[in-house]
Amino acid sequence: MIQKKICLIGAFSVGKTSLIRQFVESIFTEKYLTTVGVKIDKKVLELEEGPIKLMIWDLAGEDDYTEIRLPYLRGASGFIYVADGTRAETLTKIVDIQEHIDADFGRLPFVLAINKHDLIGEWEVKQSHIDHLHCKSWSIHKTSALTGESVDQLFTDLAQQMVKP
Ligand SMILES: Nc1nc2c(ncn2[C@@H]2O[C@H](COP(=O)(O)OP(=O)(O)OP(=O)(O)O)[C@@H](O)[C@H]2O)c(=O)[nH]1
Ligand SMILES: [Mg+2]
Repeated sequence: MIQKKICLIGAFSVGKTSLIRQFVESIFTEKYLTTVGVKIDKKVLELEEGPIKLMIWDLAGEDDYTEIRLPYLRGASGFIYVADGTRAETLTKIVDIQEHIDADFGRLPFVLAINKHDLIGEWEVKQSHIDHLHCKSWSIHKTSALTGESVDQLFTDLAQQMVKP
């Protein structure tokens, strides 16, 4: 079976661990336990092209590229960048981080989750910013680890990009 390593990257508390728990275990908890180091989960996805085993690396939150432990990213076939819709600066930071990773690792498939869509009333991220990224061909999903909204689509979108010939 095809195996692919993917990494979730984003600032503290944006919901990286919660998105993985929702995707792998269909669980959500309000309690915040910050990730220390790295945790790896696995899940098999059935795509039209056949099954694919995702090795999902959950990294500690990092605000800046310089803080990311680059050795953890080695061997990855794709990235899920995560921002928190209620904190606009988490999106600005992730755009900067994506540019650095692109430069250092070469262009690899990636998707962007703007998370906490269930809190839409508190969102700071402007639609104009999202539209701007759409124009640059970013694949963007407004997700909620709480309700599960667009969580499967997020991972499936990346998986499909990775198996595309
Ligand atoms: N309302 C809401 N809360 C969320 C959502 N996703 C995560 N949270 C909450 O946000 C907090 C942080 O979630 P985590 O998943 O631990 O965030 P993280 O990005 O893994 O954080 P670090 O490991 O510290 O980098 C927790 O209290 C979660 O319950 C969401 O979609 N909606
Ligand atoms: Mg975490």
